[in-house]
Amino acid sequence: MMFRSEQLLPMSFHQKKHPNLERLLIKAKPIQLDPSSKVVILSDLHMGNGGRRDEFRRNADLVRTMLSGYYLPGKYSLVLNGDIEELLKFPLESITEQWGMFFDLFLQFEKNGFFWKTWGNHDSDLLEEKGYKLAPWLVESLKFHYGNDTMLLFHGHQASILLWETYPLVSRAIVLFLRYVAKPAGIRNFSSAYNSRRRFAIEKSIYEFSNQAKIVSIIGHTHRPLFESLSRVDFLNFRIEELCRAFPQAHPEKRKEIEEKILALKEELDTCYRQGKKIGLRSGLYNNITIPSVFNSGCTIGKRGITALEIDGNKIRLVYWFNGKQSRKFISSRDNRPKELGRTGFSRIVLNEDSLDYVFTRLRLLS
Ligand SMILES: [Mn+2]
Repeated sequence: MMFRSEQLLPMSFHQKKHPNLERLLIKAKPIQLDPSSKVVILSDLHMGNGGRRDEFRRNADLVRTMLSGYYLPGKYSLVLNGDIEELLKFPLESITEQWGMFFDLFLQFEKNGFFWKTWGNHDSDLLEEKGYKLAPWLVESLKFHYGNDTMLLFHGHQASILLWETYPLVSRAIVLFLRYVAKPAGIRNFSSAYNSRRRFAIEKSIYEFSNQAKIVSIIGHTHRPLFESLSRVDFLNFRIEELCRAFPQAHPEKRKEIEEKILALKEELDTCYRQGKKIGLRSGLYNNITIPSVFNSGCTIGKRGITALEIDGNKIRLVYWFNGKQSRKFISSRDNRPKELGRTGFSRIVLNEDSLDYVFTRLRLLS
């Protein structure tokens, strides 16, 4: 039995540890999910003006196709979880001029249930914009009630210790700096959350908060997909461990199959390491058991594709959408093959899937 010193302190102490996140949980717009609810969550589109510096441009077709050809007819509701417009680099007018038709597409999701949009650190200025079309759907956080359990959706920058990410006034000064000083001088990604030490710190404090509050947090911001608090590298490690354990007890016929699976997963893991991908939220803090309390939808500006989170009744999934030509990476994985959407050339593959009841059971038992 292990005691943590915090357990001896009064409740008010806990609440002060992450005051920003406590506030988000209290003020979040509540939404009741039912067993038939379907929701797709995207974040970090970083829409620009359609020019060379617009990071959304290369995946715009893919985003339009998957939303209008898959999620809309599939009766999904839509949540855009922050950093949708890239206001640190472009004025809203130029973004609207280039991508305004997407705003209409987003709004169509209301007929499937709901459409909501949270703000991130790159688009918090939307609050000040007059005549912004999606203003009535803009909130800071949402809470999904699933039975007696709660999923809190917010962008994630609120957990940052950096002033310019947390306070709008500071960020406004940065906007001016970026538009008129950094841009001409060629400085890029000045305020990005991509630095791996910084994003780990953000994820970590959201992880601690979620475990204390016994909720699931669904974020974006760091551009790194997380499923049940695990990065892809962690997941692959766990899965390989699991299969190795199963191998000795397996029927000889089954062993060949397990062996192939292990080899395929190991190959993917080696690729991850070669690309310099880091481990997720595993640490010694909780005896190395990872509590499945943080999910991150990743981003839609990936070079090879887009990640998204789906809630489908009692299931939660991390999916990857990509241009069909680049499917080599997933050929080896037998149980989840990519499926092309009609003849669009774009494919979707399920990277992870779990039951929400199982996620919340583990959260309650382990935290
Ligand atoms: Mn962000």
